[in-house]
Amino acid sequence: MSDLDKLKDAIYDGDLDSAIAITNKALQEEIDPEVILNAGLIAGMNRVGESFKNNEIYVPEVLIAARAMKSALAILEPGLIEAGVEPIGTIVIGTVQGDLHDIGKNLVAMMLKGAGFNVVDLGTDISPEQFLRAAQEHNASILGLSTLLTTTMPMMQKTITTLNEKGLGAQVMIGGAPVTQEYADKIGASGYAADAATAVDIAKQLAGVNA
Ligand code: B1M
Repeated sequence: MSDLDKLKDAIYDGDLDSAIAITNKALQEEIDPEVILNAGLIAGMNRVGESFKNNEIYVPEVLIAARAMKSALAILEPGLIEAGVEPIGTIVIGTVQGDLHDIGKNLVAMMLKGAGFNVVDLGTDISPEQFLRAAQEHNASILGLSTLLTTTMPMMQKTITTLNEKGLGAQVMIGGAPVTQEYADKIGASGYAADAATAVDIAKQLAGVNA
């Protein structure tokens, strides 16, 4: 088994120590950081996404895998920056105003990072104006809105209205337990995802990348 296959497995298993050791070894062997990223880290996280979607693994396993991915990515980052590896696109993500739930949103953010997006996570209780400012500041192509409360679902609509009023071209993906495709259609969102793995697929579609 090649080192990159081992790295892929280490990410999938959430084996932090192995993920760090194999990433360092691969760099010492002068393997291109972009190859390590794609064949090791992203491939591992893609498998995590598939298994999560198929209910073969659950939230704790995803969080542990994401932690391994994050640590290995930090080692690769200088090399990737030097090589000018472009992220798929920039996504500004946050939980809408009035809502403090962030576990699902964090999971989505981690999976998007794992898939190669540049993710700007604004946190929770984010007003439409804060989303607007961040989208402009980071030149985001996609905005991700999360909510867990039925009472704050209208803030999704308000955020989309605010973006439209300012003529911002970014596409909006929404999600969270009470949100549905029907609601997304109703408020004019560009995409809806029921879970973190689907969020990656939808974001890739919105970014014009093959899922
Ligand atoms: Co809250 N809470 N909570 N809570 N809480 C719920 C959501 C609730 C369903 C519980 C219940 O009554 N059965 C209920 C909402 C009812 C409703 O409106 N329909 C509720 C309530 C009422 C409240 C308070 C109002 C309670 C109170 O104070 N009276 C209060 C609100 C505070 C506020 O936000 N202003 C409150 C507070 C809290 C805690 C702070 C204690 C805590 C949050 C901690 C935190 O997030 N840091 C909490 C928790 C933990 C929950 C439950 C138990 C778990 C939510 C969770 O993390 N799920 C929840 C009940 C439940 O769901 N069983 C509940 C796990 C997470 C991985 O799933 O977030 O659905 P989820 O994310 C999924 C998908 O939805 C999707 O992908 C994720 C991963 O697969 N997804 C997206 C999410 N965002 C996405 C964005 C996307 C795409 C997909 O694109 C951008």
